[in-house]
Amino acid sequence: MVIGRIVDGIAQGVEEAGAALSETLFEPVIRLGVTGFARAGKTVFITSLVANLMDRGRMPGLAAAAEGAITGAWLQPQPDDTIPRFAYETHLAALTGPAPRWPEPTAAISELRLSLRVQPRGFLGSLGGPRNVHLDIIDYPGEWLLDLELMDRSYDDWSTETLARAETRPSAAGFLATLAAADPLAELTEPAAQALAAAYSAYLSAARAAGYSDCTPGRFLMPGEMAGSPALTFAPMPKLAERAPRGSLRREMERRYDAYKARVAAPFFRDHFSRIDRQIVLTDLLGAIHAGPGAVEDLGRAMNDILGAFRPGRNAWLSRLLGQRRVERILFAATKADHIHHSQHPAMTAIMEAMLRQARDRADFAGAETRAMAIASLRATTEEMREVDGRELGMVRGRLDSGKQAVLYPGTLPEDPSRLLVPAREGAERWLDGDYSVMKFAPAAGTLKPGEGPPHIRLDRAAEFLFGDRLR
Ligand SMILES: Nc1nc2c(ncn2[C@@H]2O[C@H](COP(=O)(O)OP(=O)(O)OP(=O)(O)O)[C@@H](O)[C@H]2O)c(=O)[nH]1
Ligand SMILES: [Mg+2]
Repeated sequence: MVIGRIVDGIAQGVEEAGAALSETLFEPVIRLGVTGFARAGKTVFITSLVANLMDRGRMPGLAAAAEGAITGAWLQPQPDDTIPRFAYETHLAALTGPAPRWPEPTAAISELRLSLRVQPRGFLGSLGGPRNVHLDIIDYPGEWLLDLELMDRSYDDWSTETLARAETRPSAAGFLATLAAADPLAELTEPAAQALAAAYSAYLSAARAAGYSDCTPGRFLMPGEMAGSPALTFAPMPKLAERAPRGSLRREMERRYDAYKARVAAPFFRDHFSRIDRQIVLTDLLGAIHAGPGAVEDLGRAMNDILGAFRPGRNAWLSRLLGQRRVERILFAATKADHIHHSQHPAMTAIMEAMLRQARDRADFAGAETRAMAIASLRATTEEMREVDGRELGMVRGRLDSGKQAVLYPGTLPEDPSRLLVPAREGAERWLDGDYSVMKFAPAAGTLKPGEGPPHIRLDRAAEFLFGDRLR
């Protein structure tokens, strides 16, 4: 604003430059990262968050909204010209249209800028006048964070470690057979490279499905628009006594690995990840509990891996890139809490907190504030009490994909999280205390009212933790 006033008296051209400069200099920007593995609920979270920030009737837990300090909210062109815009309108239309449905899966990074007009309340606040705060939301696959492991490793080291792990896993048999049949010294042919890469990708997908989270390169699981490019067509090969000659299969695999690091993985960390101020990591906790102890243990491991990316010092390459920059707050949120009655939400939150504690015990987030929460970005159910065998049970009712209404009692989550986490860690095959069921409810129709966004559970609290302090 000072710059604006100084240039006022000079020339028109300078004034315009000053206006652009003052916008970038004086209007605060919050860069909010939204991540989680495939189907964790990223797209639904962003769509509902933005809709609920534009129409704030359902956001009492966001202090600035409750106090009336947010006087306007609008979408703007995003600042990054090279990544796709988050398809907000398309996703909102899917979720809240006449025949509501869940949005299509998204396989790449995208961004959206929501600008908020904020007039802080109270005596001090009203002195300052209104200001604009920009919320840049970046949606990116959690799988991409796994690539941090590669940045410090040469192709030889990565191959040696990856192959040692693969040899202990039955699901790698197909890939190892293809590898054994390949001649590392033969001149590269594209079909040979593709066959090896395809066998390796198939193994990675199987390893992921079996619950391993050490599945690099991350883009082999989530290739996005890079599928089929040479930088994504390689595989680990055993180290040779001497360097393979130029043009050979192994030498080319090494070159592509380096290209992947430099041209695919590094730009994401440099241009996007390193600029994030606040981060939400979404997980499908109830889905994992339903799938059994193995899936819960894997979720804990994956959470640890993802959170590891936010631990400065773990990776020398990342530390150099970040310098003094740090993500300030990390929210670890279990989505789809609308699958259980609210009387069970404290138990769900306790499980999340216990998992976060485990991950935190292993990592030092150097000042980042972390929290765990159970939320539903889009509430698809209503609650009701029913008597079963003389017991009052809290149930949820919703519409199944088939259009039929269903009432579900998903099981009782234990109040003590260790009843789930200990058997999971000890490798139990199934839960002793009973089963947990999950149904796939469709989004409910006719939920939008004037001045309100889509119904949710604790989305306002999540927003308050993530960026509420920046709206005061
Ligand atoms: N009941 C309920 N289901 C949800 C909620 N959020 C997500 N889901 C379910 O989870 C699925 C995945 O949600 P998305 O938001 O598309 O997940 P994503 O992380 O963007 O997935 P990818 O784009 O495939 O990586 C949806 O199709 C819904 O079935 C929620 O708040 N409540
Ligand atoms: Mg998505």
